[in-house]
Amino acid sequence: MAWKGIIQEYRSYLPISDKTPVVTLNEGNTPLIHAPRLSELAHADVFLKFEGLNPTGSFKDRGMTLALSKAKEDGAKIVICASTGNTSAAAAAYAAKAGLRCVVLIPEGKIALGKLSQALIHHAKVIAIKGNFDVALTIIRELSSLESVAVVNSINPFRIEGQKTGAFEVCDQLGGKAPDYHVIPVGNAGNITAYWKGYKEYHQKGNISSRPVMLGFQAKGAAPIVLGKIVQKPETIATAIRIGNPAGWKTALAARDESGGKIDAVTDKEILKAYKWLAENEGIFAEPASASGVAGILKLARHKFFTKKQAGAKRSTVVCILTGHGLKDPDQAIKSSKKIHQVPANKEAVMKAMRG
Ligand code: AN7
Repeated sequence: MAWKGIIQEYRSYLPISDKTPVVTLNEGNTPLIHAPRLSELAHADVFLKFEGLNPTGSFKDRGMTLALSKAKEDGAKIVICASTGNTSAAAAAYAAKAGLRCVVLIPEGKIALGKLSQALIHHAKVIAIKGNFDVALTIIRELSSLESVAVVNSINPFRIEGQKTGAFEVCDQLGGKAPDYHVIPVGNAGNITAYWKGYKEYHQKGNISSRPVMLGFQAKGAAPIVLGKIVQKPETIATAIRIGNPAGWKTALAARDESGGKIDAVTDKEILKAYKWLAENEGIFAEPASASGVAGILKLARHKFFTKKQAGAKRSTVVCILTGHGLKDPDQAIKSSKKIHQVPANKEAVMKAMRG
């Protein structure tokens, strides 16, 4: 049977009734790709769940299908959100599909080009403020009680409900098993919250016999959870996770502590290195924020975190969520790469450049 999106696939796990109009772009069912080179470095079996292959190019589609379906069911006319980019792209696309208006509030100059182009082409009203994501989210919270308005940030519980299906898919794809470790970037901390909820529910239902250890990674300049305090001026090249006061802070801590995991920080340098490494060695182009998880694996691998002490012991299974597609941020890709070789238009010049 053809895949019809996460609501159809996981209906019995979701707050959906026969009356709910299902707004979908057939999101989900993203591949879990084995990463042999990363596995070798980590001394583990590492799988990459490429969420960049969702309809709008990020994991946000899982939550947005549910948020827009419920907004429509509840009679909302306008959906609003604050965003570092991907939420706005997904909200705009699903609002277009639902036939609802969409207003997105973004930090001026700090969202990647691809994401901005998505919000615009899907005809959202794009409002840029001279302030960061945290300020934008504060304003959105203040507007949440307006008539006919639905907030579709992850403070909307339906977003978390939709995103938890990522955990179900991981377990299904591993043949009815949870991974030993789940690695994930942390920004507003909705996704780590959602995955942990998903694993717990699958475990309670008896679909899996264990739950993973949750390993979250923030960017060093935007690492409030690691520091244990709000970061007033978060800074990182990974603009998607440039967040200083995450809405999901408490639930991220619960995911960490209940699973015996950790939330750590990686530097921009480590993120960029992992971003390029992934593209060059595993053939996967993920956006910088997504590479923070890979940077985290590489950092832990340097400390032999995944390495088994007993000789011959079975390797751990590690799943890393690549949250967004690299094409979201073409500027960063070009900035991070080798130059283009400009040569005259003849065979000799091209051959010379090929060898050089
Ligand atoms: C690619 O779009 O917050 O910890 O406004 O775009 O659930 O916030 C994006 C976040 C990781 C962090 N990777 O997830 C937004 C926004 C990518 C992202 C995150 C985001 P959360």
